[in-house]
Amino acid sequence: MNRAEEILEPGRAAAPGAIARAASTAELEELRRQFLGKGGYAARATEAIKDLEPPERATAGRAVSEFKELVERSLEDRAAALEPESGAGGGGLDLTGGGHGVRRGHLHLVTQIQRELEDIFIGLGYRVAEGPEVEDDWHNFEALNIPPAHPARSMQDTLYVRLGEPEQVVLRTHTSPVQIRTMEANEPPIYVVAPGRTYRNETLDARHSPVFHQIECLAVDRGITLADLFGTIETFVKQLFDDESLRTRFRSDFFPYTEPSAELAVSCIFCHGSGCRVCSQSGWIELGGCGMVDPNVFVAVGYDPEEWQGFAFGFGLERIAMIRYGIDEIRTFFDGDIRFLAQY
Ligand code: 2NM
Repeated sequence: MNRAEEILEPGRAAAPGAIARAASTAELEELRRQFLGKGGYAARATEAIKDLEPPERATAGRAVSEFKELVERSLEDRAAALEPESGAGGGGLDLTGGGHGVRRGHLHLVTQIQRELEDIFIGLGYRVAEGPEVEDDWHNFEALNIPPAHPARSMQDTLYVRLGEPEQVVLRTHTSPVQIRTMEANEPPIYVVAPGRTYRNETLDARHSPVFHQIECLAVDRGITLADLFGTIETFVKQLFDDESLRTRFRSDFFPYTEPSAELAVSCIFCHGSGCRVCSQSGWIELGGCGMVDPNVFVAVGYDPEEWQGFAFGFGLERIAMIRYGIDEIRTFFDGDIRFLAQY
């Protein structure tokens, strides 16, 4: 063994074990300096070569190279073992494992129905109108010919907003105030639908909810008659339920803002009139109400009732969804259970 090999010998003995025990990459760097750096085993052995007899220098040079390789290999192996994302057997980037998938959300069922109805009415030449959910007494009641003593105005039916002002402020009980605002701001002819959220002072149960959604349709023009109302509704429900064989039924009813007024039903979309669970064996499904706009409403918005006539109708969006999908609890629309909502 020459002088260079004598210098290397303790390093060669210690390096593999010391490197294998290193606990961090910082420790590995320290060991690299010890074995290969300035003043380290390799550097001192190289320094010693020049003092050797020429025949011994080649052997000594090879020994230094082999020592350097031994240290480098040990450092690499340990670094790979310390690094969790790389190296033999350790995790790594495995492209064969497949992805997590992306869970996409979708619109709430009521929003889907609302947009579908808007599309049908847009196809019939109507425009979509929106308005505030917090309304004043005039737009929600007075202009709609609903007198001060009407039961709809009682605290039992309407949610009042207390502002400490003499003016009465309510959460709108229907979307009709949007029609009033549209008429106040525009001259006829008017063809609009008003969809949106509405509020009633109801206790939540299977069929009632203090918040629900409506869509109301209003047409005002010269010479509009009940035939236009019937024809529009018939066209609309056939499109809505995608069924040309559906029949519509109008039975006399009363609303303060229409005269005459009617309740509106369609032949049962499931049994077509023979009687089933959904229509309670009646063959008919009630959808909403309709009528010819009362002259008092036209006077309230500044239209001349001798010149302009109109029809209006409205119904609940949840009710349409419940009929179409056989849902029997209105609560399920509002309690936010994703297992229910994700089905639609
Ligand atoms: C309904 C039924 C009947 C209606 C009336 C009006 C307005 F503003 F023109 F007077 N808007 N909506 C109306 C008429 C709504 O929903 C069951």
